[in-house]
Amino acid sequence: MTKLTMIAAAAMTFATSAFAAAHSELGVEAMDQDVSGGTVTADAITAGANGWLVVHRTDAEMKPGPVVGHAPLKEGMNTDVSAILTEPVASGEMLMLMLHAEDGGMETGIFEYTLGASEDGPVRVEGDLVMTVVTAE
Ligand SMILES: [Cu+2]
Repeated sequence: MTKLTMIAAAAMTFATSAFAAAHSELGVEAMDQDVSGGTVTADAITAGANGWLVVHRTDAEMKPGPVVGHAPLKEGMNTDVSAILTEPVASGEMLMLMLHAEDGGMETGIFEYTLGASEDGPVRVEGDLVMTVVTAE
């Protein structure tokens, strides 16, 4: 191994551990809220890279359903992130606010995910989705 590749390897190890540290803090925080104004808001979202807040319909089974909104996220801490709902959400209905990546699609900055697609798909931490569920008031 040359000196240069050793430095590269060391840098990569550092990057990986920094990424792992950032990753463990990923999260979505949101409260039950009135969405009759046509938007839903997350109080805080920590993203490991630029990506998307994706709003899924869900129910008591807590499975992500159809997408009814999205909003761009920057790497790091995002506060007060609002997504415009693409259809009405009635009082009592549940929404899942999920962290998605900006990966695997054809274009950067264009939201290309549809349910089940890999383009701009969900971020997973040790296999788990990064999300929270709220109920429309
Ligand atoms: Cu999702």
